[in-house]
Amino acid sequence: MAGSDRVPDAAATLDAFRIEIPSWGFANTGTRFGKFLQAGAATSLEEKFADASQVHALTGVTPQLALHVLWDLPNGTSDASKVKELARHYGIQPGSVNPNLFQDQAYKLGSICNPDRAVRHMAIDHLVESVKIAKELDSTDVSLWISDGSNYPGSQSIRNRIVWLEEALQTTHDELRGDQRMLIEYKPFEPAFYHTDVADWGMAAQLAKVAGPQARVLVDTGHHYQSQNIEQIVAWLLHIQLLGGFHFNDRRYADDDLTIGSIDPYQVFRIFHEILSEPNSEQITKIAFMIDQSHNIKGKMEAMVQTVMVAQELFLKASLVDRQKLSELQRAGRIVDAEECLRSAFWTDVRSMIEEWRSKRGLPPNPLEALRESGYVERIESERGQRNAARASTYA
Ligand code: PSV
Ligand code: MN
Repeated sequence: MAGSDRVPDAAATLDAFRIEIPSWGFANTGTRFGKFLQAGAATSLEEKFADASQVHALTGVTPQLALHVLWDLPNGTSDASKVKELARHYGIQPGSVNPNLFQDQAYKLGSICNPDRAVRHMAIDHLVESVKIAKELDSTDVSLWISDGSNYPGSQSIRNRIVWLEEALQTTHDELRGDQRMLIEYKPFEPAFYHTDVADWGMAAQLAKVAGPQARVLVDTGHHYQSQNIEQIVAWLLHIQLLGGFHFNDRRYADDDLTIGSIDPYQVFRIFHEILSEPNSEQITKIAFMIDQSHNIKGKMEAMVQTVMVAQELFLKASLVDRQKLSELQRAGRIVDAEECLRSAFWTDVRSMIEEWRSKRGLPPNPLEALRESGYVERIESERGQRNAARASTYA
């Protein structure tokens, strides 16, 4: 095993690891072709908080729940007190606040990039309202996915839209409290298929710079073209001090939102390795690790617990890389040894270390098994089942 002297740090590594879970991960979802509704899916905010608190009780590392404004606070700031009450009751803090710039009929040609000034202002108002919600909830991060784009060459002015983007992000940034951040998430395509206004990390980084000092880039691991080197992007964002956080999921073809590490666990490991190679530990602690998933086939609760467990495993594996040895090998040009140094940490089976860590903290050694034994899924299926069968909506 690479640097077995590093194993004693495992507990500290795991103590420091937290991952935010998304409210929409507990709700019914699907593809544009159809949805397979789940009897136990959450359809109210209270159910999402209840599910999140169960995941936290089992894993001990998910104290925060990401909220999507339109789905979770349809009445904007006036819903904030209800959220705070649920947060208190379930012992789960509201996490990132996610404005919704993609569902209103008015956004057919875009939201903050819409050629119609009135629509742009409507979208900016929603962003400003989202910052107010975040302030009310004491949430640090307002996380923006700007879905704007166009489907046909010539149908929109890419240049005008850059200016509108800058204006909207600056206005939103101005509303932030001193300790709050704005995260800008990029995505190459979908829902637009010719151009997307914030298509890659370079555009997101440039916009973050223009927006203001509290803006950062959010890397959704599913938002890259095939075979793109995501850890290199992470290294660059760390270098320019603009890495704000992650939406973790895995992909095989496009933005598939599969379970993290289910297709390429080595890539997630390499991303964590780049993060842990950052010499400024303060920068590392500010990176928001978040899950972005909403499974159509897997059971919602099982999928969330499994994802959290996989993320912990890959993070711990990356912490085992003997970075000092690695850098010596790199300097000496010992290519195979350097690669083996990385690989041996990846191939270390860390599950018993995590089980021990959990046991010492009064957590079930295997959260997935504990979930099954708890009867929680059966209970919510029977409580929510009938009502859910009657529903056909997506993100209810
Ligand atoms: C868009 O694909 C995205 O990754 C954004 O983060 C949205 O908020 C989320 O998915 C919705 O599921
Ligand atoms: Mn995302």
